Parts: sequence; C-alpha cells; structure tokens
Amino acid sequence: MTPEAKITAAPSRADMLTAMLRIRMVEERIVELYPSDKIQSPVHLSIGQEAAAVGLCAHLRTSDLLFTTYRGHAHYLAKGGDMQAMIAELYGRADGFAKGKAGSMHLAAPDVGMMGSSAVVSSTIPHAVGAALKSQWGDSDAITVCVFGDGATEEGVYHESLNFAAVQKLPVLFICENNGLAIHATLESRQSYKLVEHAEAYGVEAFRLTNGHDPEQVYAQLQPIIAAMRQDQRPRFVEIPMFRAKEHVGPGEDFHRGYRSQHDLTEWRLIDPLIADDGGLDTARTVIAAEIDAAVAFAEASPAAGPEEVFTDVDRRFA
Ligand SMILES: Cc1ncc(C[n+]2csc(CCOP(=O)(O)OP(=O)(O)O)c2C)c(N)n1
Ligand SMILES: [Mg+2]
Repeated sequence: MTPEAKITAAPSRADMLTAMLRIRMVEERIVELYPSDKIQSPVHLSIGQEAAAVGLCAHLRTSDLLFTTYRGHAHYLAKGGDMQAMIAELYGRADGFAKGKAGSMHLAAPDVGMMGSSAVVSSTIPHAVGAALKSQWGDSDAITVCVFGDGATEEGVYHESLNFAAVQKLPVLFICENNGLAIHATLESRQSYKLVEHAEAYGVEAFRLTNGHDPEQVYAQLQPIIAAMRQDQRPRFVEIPMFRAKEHVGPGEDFHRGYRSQHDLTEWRLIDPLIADDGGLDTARTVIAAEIDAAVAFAEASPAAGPEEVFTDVDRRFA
C-alpha cells in the first residue's frame, strides 16, 4: 500500500459551512451576471445541493478521482478546482481552464482529481468505472467517485456500469444526487424502482443518506462508507436526497410552471444552514466576496479565445 498521508482530523462545521457558502456565493454571482450575457454558457446551478458536494469532497484526497455532471460547479470548487479558471471558462475566455471550449457543463481540473463533467446524462459514469478499473491495477487505497442525478439512473449505461463495477469489484463510489427531478419530471412519474434496492440487486452495498442539506451530516454519514471502501476497494452506492432551488437550467426560478410547489422552496429555506446563518459567517462572506470579485475581474481582463484555439487540445482526428 502506498496511501497518501491519512487525513485524520475531520473538518470543523465552520470549515464546511464556509466551503458551502463559497459555492453558494459564486453561483449567486453567476445569477447576477447572467443577464449581461457575459457568461457564454448555459448554467445548471446547484443552489440547494452544495452540502452534498462539500460533505463528500471533505473526504477526498487529490489522488481520489471525481467525475460529475453538467450541474458541477459545486463539485469542481469543493474538489479544489481554481475559481478564476472556472469563471474565465464560463466567460469563454483564453484563460479559462479549457480556453473557453468547455463552458459550465464540461468542468475539469485534473491536477486536483476533478476529472470531468458532461452535458450528456450518465456519460461520465462509465468514465469513472474505467478509471476505477485502472486504479485497481495500481497499489493504492484511492477511490474513484462518480456523481450523477436521479434521472441518470434511467439510462442503460448506468445499469451496465453498476453491473461491471460489481462483477469486477471496483473501488468506485456511485453518488446519486436525488433532487427528485429530471428537468420538469418528478421522480414518481419516472421510476418504478427504489434507487437503493435497485443498486443492491447488482450486489453493490447501498445506502440512503438523510439531511442532504447539511454538509456536516453528509460528511458524518459518508465516513464509515468511504473508510470501508478504502479498505476493501469494493463499489458502493449512496443516494443523497436534496433540493434544487433554481430552474433546471438558467439563473431563475420556475415555480410558476406548476410541476412543483413554491411550498417546497419555503420548506427548504427553513432548513438550509446558510439561510439560517446567525451571523457566524460574516467574516467568511467578506473574504469570499473579495475572492469572487478578483475571479470576475480576472475573467473580464482575459482576452477572448481566438479561432486558432478551436482545434487545440482536441483529438487530432477532428482537427
Ligand atoms: C443522454 C441524454 N439524454 C437526455 C438529455 C436531456 N437532459 C438534460 S438534463 C436531463 C435531466 C437529468 O436529470 P438528473 O439526472 O436527475 O439530473 P439533475 O438535472 O436533476 O441534476 C435530461 C433528460 C441529455 N442531456 N442527455
Ligand atoms: Mg435530478
């Protein structure tokens, strides 16, 4: 075994709330900026869902690989992705981490183990399984994590991936962020199965967490699951219930559409730890606002990526 130095101390509640606040404030700034059209990318915001990313990533080391979805700002930032490179990417600028070619839906920061995200539902799940297969050939207690939505479990490749990971006994953690929605369709209208029971049917040990709105509680519930995975290098499935506060894509709210109730928003506002904040995060708010100001200024000063960039860093067969 060649594990990295073990992380022994749990992060404090204040640390986790600060990490969550940082993601919330970045997305709130995106909401403010969006009408200006400076952001050259559709945005799928994670407001309401940040606690799961924070509680998860507090367990992860750089050598643990993370794959996620188009709703990935929270995962990118929680895994340690650079904020300036992300905002410049959303602006489509040359200093974006992919020189503007990726946008919000294809975030990546491989230097910190944030391996990628995709607009294509379910498509990063087999990537994670493949990465776990490779890591199995190494000599490490690292794990690979793939995060996906409840809707992604309706895709065939999800089932193939669960089965392959179970048969091959791969160290991959399947995290289903269950916000109960796929665009405007509720879970009940789409699925005949229970997510945990379904994963168990593939022989994958499966768990449903509670209190997905609270990073400390997500962290605590993941603790024994991830510790066991580092030991036995077997797959696990975890469902985390959560609330999507914004419309499916874009900066607004869409309660007028009638597929869910404004009451859900009111209920969530009562439990969200950042909204309930009693002032303990005031200093953090000031520091984070300055960091975001600097990231936006960086993006705005960055030149537009030129046409000569179109075929750089892509598979040469398409150049
Ligand atoms: C393969 C594929 N099918 C359909 C779509 C259209 N689509 C985009 S997001 C989405 C809903 C996915 O819901 P879920 O997996 O629960 O993720 P959430 O948006 O709730 O985070 C769908 C069907 C797509 N992008 N890719
Ligand atoms: Mg969903």
